[in-house]
Amino acid sequence: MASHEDLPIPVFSALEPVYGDGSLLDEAQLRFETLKSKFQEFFGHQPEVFARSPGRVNLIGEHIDYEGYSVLPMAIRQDTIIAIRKRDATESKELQIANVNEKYPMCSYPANPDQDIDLKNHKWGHYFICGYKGFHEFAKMRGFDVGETVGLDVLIDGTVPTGSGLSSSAAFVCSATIAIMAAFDANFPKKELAQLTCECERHIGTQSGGMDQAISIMAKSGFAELIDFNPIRASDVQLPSGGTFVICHSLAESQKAVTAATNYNNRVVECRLAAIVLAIKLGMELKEAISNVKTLSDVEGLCVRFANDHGSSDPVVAVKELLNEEPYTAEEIEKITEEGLPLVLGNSASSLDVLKVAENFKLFQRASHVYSEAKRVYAFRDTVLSDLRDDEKLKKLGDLMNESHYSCSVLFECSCPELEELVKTCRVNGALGARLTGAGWGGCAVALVKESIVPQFILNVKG
Ligand code: NG1
Ligand code: MG
Repeated sequence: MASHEDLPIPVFSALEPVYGDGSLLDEAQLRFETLKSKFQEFFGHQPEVFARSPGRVNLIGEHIDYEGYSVLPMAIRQDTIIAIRKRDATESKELQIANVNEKYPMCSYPANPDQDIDLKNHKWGHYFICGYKGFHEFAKMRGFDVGETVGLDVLIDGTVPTGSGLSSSAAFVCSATIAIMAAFDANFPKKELAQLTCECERHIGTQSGGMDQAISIMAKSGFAELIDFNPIRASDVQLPSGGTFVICHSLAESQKAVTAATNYNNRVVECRLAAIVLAIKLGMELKEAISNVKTLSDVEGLCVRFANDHGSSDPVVAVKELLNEEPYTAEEIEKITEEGLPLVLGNSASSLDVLKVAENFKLFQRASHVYSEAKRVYAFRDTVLSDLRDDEKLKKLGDLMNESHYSCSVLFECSCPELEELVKTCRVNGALGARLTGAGWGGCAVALVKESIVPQFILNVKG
């Protein structure tokens, strides 16, 4: 029997909107009805199909998906819904993307899957084009005939707050891709779609991992999911009863696509350089390290060699022994790699942007975070599966969340003053654990709170 991640995506026709797991919910129905009537107002036609994808909160496992390590997010109720109509051949070959929220003006793009996204001029509609390009690339690879190029009418309604670490971007890219897929009568299995949407969001210029798209597509109501990569897999994690995850916004917005060179992509580059330097220190030949090592998880196997001399194959120990705590300059790294950094990083445009502004590289700190955070994800899952009582489990999960936050804040430096204050406020008000969630530098924190104190907790934190 196929697991749920092998199943095709349920898309639903515009005439009969169905919500998520198939149940018709009044509130959701109303939202779809509004989308439908606004679509008629904007475009003078009825939409053909709707698609929906949720945002997510990451419980633990931050900034490690792009390093190949498993993460543990769950979907949230806030989502993006999209209505779409394929134009016929007589209409203009344009993609017209409108939003029910007036803050987002209508965007137009040519109906050309090979167009480049203008990254210097960030527009909200670019996320739709990520899905549009990704769908066509995938269709081509699979030999799926998309037929003659035609325009699309598209209307979006998103309820995931943007720049909040709850992945409004993935909710948008995933629902866009599903809508386009349905408009073109394609239906790819969930696993393939998770891979495809992860790759296509990179067209926006962030070198992101695949967590957000994977959970948005493979989430199951009532569960968090342990997401593995290469290949993408989701395993249900049933959380202990008696606890509630409360998501609080720091009110600092984190515009990841705009700050990529100093924040998100900078960390991706630092991790890549840490992995290459570590591989060389562990005895890998220079050329091999530069061409084959992409992530810190690629290096983990080499630590077995290290174990022979040092008695430990723990990569956290290898990092302590082999990398300097002092930040590295570009010249220092180039001395080790015997190659210029642009070439080491494959000359990718986004990496070059990082190199232009980076003063130094904190290889020790970033690698220490990644390896220890990867262990915490498994410790979290093992705690859930253990024989402990539920209240003991919750306490342990809270501790792991606190450790994760400390590592994000001190070693990975992806927090900010507003998040620090918020996490502290959560703990002072009785949270068992609290941490930033998502990329950080603003956005939300997630707190684990005993169910019985949730209403009071929310009042206190708001106050
Ligand atoms: P946010 O910024 O929360 O959407 C980003 C990445 C994730 C992951 C987290 C950090 C994208 C689409 N998402 O999430 O893949 O790396 O940061 O754990 O870039
Ligand atoms: Mg995002």
